[in-house]
This record gives sequence, structure tokens and C-alpha cells, in this order.
Amino acid sequence: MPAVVLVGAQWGDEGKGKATDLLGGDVHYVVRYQGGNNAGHTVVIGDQKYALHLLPTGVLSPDVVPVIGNGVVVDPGVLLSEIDGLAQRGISAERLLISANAHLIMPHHKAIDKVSERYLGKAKIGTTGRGIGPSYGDKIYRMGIRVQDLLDPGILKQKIEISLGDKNQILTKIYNRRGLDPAKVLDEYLGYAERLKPHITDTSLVLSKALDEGKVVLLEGGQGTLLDIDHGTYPFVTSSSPTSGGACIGSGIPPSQLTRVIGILKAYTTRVGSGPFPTELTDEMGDWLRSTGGEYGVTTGRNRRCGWFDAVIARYATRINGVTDFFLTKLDVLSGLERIPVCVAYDVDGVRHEEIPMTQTEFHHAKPIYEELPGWQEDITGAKTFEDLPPKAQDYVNALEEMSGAPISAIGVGPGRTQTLQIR
Ligand code: 2SA
Ligand code: GDP
Ligand code: MG
Repeated sequence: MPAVVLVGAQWGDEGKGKATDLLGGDVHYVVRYQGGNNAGHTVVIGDQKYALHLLPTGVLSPDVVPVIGNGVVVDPGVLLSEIDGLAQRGISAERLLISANAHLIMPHHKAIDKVSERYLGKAKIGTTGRGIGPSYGDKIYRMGIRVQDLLDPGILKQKIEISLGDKNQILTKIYNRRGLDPAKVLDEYLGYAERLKPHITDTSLVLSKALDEGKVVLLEGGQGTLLDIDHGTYPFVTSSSPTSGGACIGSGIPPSQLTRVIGILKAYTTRVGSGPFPTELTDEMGDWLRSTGGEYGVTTGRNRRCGWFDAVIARYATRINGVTDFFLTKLDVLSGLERIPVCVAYDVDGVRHEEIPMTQTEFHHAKPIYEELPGWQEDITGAKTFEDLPPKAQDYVNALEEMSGAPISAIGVGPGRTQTLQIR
């Protein structure tokens, strides 16, 4: 039975939160499978705006069970304040399930994330400073502390002591910072344990049973394809696997159960943090896209870097994720432009590349080769069907579909829940 994956096709912030929310009515479980509170998903319902970081977007739909899968890194303090913030707005997260195998973000992870970025100077990644990389680092290094460890105070104490024995050396001797007191950290995390206990479970088993019963499970990616630790613009990536393969690893649902992979594709491109971005506009046009599209980080408030649509990246996302269909978002932002350049290939040191070049060095040298498409002047935010769109906007969508290699099944014409056109 169907397990559907929703992935960002670019560098994140394509509008995945809205897309998940949109599908929420037809699904029973919404699962976060990677990342942590580095993610920022915005959902606008009526006159209410919700910014979610760690909680799956499904928490906003009362009939959906939100699940934090084993592939996520959980900052328990942040999670509880997000739960409390929603409760104050009348939204209950009582149904939330958290995988016992998910890893915890500890205070030293946040400290090391921030200080190591500072030490990198110009070579910094531009992380969100939430401790994501150091937490995944410990996981791979087999020094991580997991959600299930919150249930056993003796083990938690032992693991915190071992971990800080190592990390305090790094903080004090390498970075010249103050070390952390294991007893205080233990106290803080035992407090979280009390509140989180009722939510902790074997989520892979729950999801397996749900699929057997014919329930629909939506696997909600954070960040995007080009931020994937393996398939992204390494080292300027996040430390997890936002691509569709990561959905299986991070939830415990086998690949044979996946029935649909929806790629979320913005009608132009943005990126937060450092790293190559061939179509980036560093002029007034880029500023115009940022202010018109509201391109500011949901987690850190940073300016997002903005540029034209890049079809090479869209085709790459189709291939790496096995995209079955795309949701094209933020088409409305492009209204009012005379002509809209779209990158169809790259020029790398005089050679035309139809695909992302093999090496990062080449990708850093990639110059976009543009094709210009005619723009439209009309406001499209009230469009209800594809046919309501001006012919030139329809042509733009059709051209992007042709270049991206998978059908576009929905189009976003505004941030609101109702501002989406289903076209197939
Ligand atoms: P990290 O903190 O280790 O994951 O940072 C590594 C890189 O991943 C990028 N990254 C993101 N890019 C876009 N959106 C993200 N979420 C927030 C949002 C970002 C924000 O929705 O706006 O508020 O700044 C996100 N999370 C991580 C990050 O910029 C680094 O390039
Ligand atoms: P995510 O990280 O992929 O969930 O995306 P973010 O929430 O970080 O950024 C997407 C932003 O675009 C949010 O502010 C959404 O409310 C907004 N948004 C989503 N779809 C549309 C759309 O079709 N048009 C417009 N104008 N805004 C949209
Ligand atoms: Mg975001």
C-alpha cells in the first residue's frame, strides 16, 4: 500500500511544508525521516501562519499521526517548546510518535557547530548552528545518544559522561571554550525524558503495520536534493539524506513500499548558506526575487540567495529521487517580468554540460547557458485551474515540465492552503 515521499528538488525551501499540508487530508501518517530543527517549513492556513522546525507538518491536520523517524536528530528542548507553542494556539501534538532509535542533539553538538563554523572563517558551510552536523557525526562515529537512552537514567548518565569526556577536550583544548558539566546536562535531559516518554516508540513497526492495514504514509523531506550528504554539493550540504533513498533509511519503510515520489520544485532557485549556485543573481534582480518571494530563512532569518530556474538541477533531482511528479511552487512570484531566463545547460571552461559536472571544481566554474521565455503581466494568485493562467504562464510551466523530465501535477500560485492548482 502506498508510501509517498515528498522531496525538495533544489536546495530546500521549495515549499515542501505547504505541499505536505495540502496532501494531509488524504494521508494517515506524516513522517520526518532526516534532518532536525535546521528545517523550516511554513504553512499558511487562513490568516494563521505556522513555522515548523522539528514537528512533521502533519501535526496541523487533526486526523494525521505525526511521526519523527529514526533518521532524524532531535533537540528535545526545541521539540518541547515547539509542542508548547502549538498548544498555545490550540493545536495538540498528543498524537506525536518519536522513534526510539532517533539520535539526540546534545548541548555540546550545538556548541561545536557554532564554534567550528567560526574557526572555518571564509571556508564555513553556513550551517544553521543547530548542532545537526556534530550530532550526525557522533551517530556515524557510534558515540551518539539516542532517544531510547532517555528511558534509562543509568545509561543516559554513562553516555553523557563518555561523550563529554571526549567533547570537553575538544571544546576546551582546541576551541578554547568552557567545557560542559555532565551532571547539569543529565539533569536537563532527564527533565525532557519525563515529558517525551509517552511519545517514544518503535515507529518503523508502527508504520509497517499501518501500511499492512492500507493506511497512507507520507514521508516528508527537509532541506533538498542538492543539500544531500551524498548527492549534493559536498561539503556545502547538510549531514543527512533528504533524497528519496533517505526516506527508507530514515523511517524503516522498505523501498518496495514506495509508490510515489513527489519533487517540490520552485519556479526559480534559492539557496541558504555557502556553496556553488550557477544561476545566482547578485544584482537588483536577485534582491527583487528575494523581496517578492519572501526569501528569508525560516529558522535563522538569513537572506536566501536567489537565482533563475535551473533545469539541469531539476533533471538531476528527477534522476536521483526517481521523481514521479513535481509540484511547481511560487509561480506567482514571477508575474510582471518581461522575459524569464531559464538555465538549460552549463558552460564549464568552454565545454557545454547538460548534466551536473562530475567534480565540485567544475561545478564551481559552471556558467549558466540561458534560454529566455516570455513572461506574463497578470496577477495569478486567484487562479483556480490551469486554464485560468495567462497563456505565457502556461507556456512557462509546460517548458519547465519538458526540461525537468517528469510531469508537473500541481502548481502553487500563493502561500495559502487554497492557492494550489491541481493539473493532473
Ligand atoms: P546544517 O545546519 O548543518 O543543516 O547546515 C548545512 C547546510 O544546509 C543548509 N540548510 C538549509 N538550507 C535551506 N533551508 C533550510 N532550513 C531553513 C529554512 C534555513 C534557515 O527553511 O529557511 O532558516 O536558515 C536549511 N537547513 C539547513 C544550510 O544553509 C547549510 O548550507
Ligand atoms: P520548505 O522548507 O520547503 O517547507 O519551504 P519554506 O517554508 O522554508 O519556504 C517556502 C515559502 O514559500 C513559505 O513562506 C511558504 O509559505 C511560501 N509558499 C509556498 N508555496 C508558495 C506559492 O506557491 N506561492 C507563494 N507566493 N509562496 C509560497
Ligand atoms: Mg524551509
